[in-house]
Amino acid sequence: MNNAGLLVDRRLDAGHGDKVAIRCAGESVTYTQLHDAICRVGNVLEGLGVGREDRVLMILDDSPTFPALFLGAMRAGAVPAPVSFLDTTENFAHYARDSYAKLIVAEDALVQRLPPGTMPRSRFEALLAESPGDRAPADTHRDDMAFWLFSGGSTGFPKGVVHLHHDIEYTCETYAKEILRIQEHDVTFSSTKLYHAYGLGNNLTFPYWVGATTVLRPGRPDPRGLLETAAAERPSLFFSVPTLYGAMVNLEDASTFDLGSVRMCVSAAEPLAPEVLRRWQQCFGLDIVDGIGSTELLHIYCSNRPGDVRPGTSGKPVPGYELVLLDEVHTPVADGQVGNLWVRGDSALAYYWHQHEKTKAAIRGDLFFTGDRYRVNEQGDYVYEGRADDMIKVGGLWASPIEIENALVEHPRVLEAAAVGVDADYTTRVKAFVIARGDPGDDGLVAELQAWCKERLRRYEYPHFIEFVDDLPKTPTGKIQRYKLRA
Ligand code: 3SK
Repeated sequence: MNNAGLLVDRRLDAGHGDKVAIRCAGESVTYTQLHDAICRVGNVLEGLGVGREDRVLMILDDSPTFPALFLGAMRAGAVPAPVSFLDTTENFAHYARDSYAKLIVAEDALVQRLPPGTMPRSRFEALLAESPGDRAPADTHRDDMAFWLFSGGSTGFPKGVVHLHHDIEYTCETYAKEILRIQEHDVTFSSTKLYHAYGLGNNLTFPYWVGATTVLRPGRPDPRGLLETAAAERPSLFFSVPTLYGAMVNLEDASTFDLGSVRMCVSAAEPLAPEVLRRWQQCFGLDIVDGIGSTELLHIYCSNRPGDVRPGTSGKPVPGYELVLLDEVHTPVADGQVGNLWVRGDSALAYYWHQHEKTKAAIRGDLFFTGDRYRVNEQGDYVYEGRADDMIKVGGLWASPIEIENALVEHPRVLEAAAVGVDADYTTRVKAFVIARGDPGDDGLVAELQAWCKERLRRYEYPHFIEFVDDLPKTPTGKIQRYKLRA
């Protein structure tokens, strides 16, 4: 496909116009209706002066407007850049500035936190309703810039990950076809939202590729709500992340939810603890197929196989991807040894926007550096050994230790702080080591610091644990040695 925005045109060409593409909050949208909305988006963008390769920043929760705008923008030759609607005001300003966004469309409630001229979703939907529904696609090249996603950085703001038009098709023909074996009769439901690469594949590109139906659920994903939706909407493919699998199976009445429609559960974003898998199997009689992917590779490139799940591993490379483990001087490690994971596959990013040095460090020829450390066990399965840097992955989302430490140090009772990820309850949590001003004593300082961080950081970033220490391990140049704290 020379234009990834033609995903839904393909379905009409295949005669699937009457099929339901989306079910969301009691509403159903057929492929014909979705196609009509996608074409209208092109006309609205033209009316607003959004042209070829202009960025459209999308700060939207999941609803039928998301796929219409995402695909409609690409179909018109513009470049959608979705970000989380739960992100900070500071990051919103960064996304707008860094992307030179020609148009920002945001949830109505967010508009006051965004640059002037931001279009509320309700206004955008009204423009769509008024616009004609016919439009020819832009004549893009398969290697044109198609869309951006943002990926967290260990220092500074999230980086714009630039993807090309051919990347989406590659993930559909590899992971979706070979591992999910997705078909037209499938119904997908993902706890991870559409702005994230995992959710984008699970609940947009993969189902549309084959003419399946997707269930969208607006709002924050909560374990009970997810199980209720799964029981009511009867998905055949269910996608989530280890933290939420753990939280769902921890509900006292978990087993009363009927997941009988599900043929495959998928997990990604962080390694799935074997204990969570065991309890899920016991509760629902279903396996969870764990894999690893990245925003940069667009989706999962190493995965367990349905019917052959190896607990505690990320399985084997997905057909279409090659994995290599290299040491610090880029030499392949010996069998069984831990190395830095590099991946080859044609859905890899073109480059990081405005990050020339980071692009050069991450891409060597057609190999991409994942930042993860892995080893291959005797059965040939990949076993995760941790991050090559200090970033912390909480519930599938990146948390920067620097941001957490900065927030802590702003508190008058904190002299110094260091944040690391620790294993707790089968998942990763943030732990902060704090040098306090004066005696921390037993005066509620832990709770006070946690509340302080919750006000300043994204919710998942606040330190679940705080330990007061007299000193922090540092290199001679004063860099905190977080790996020593983790140990
Ligand atoms: O983190 C992951 O495992 C992942 C999987 C699919 C797509 C995107 C990501 C980040």
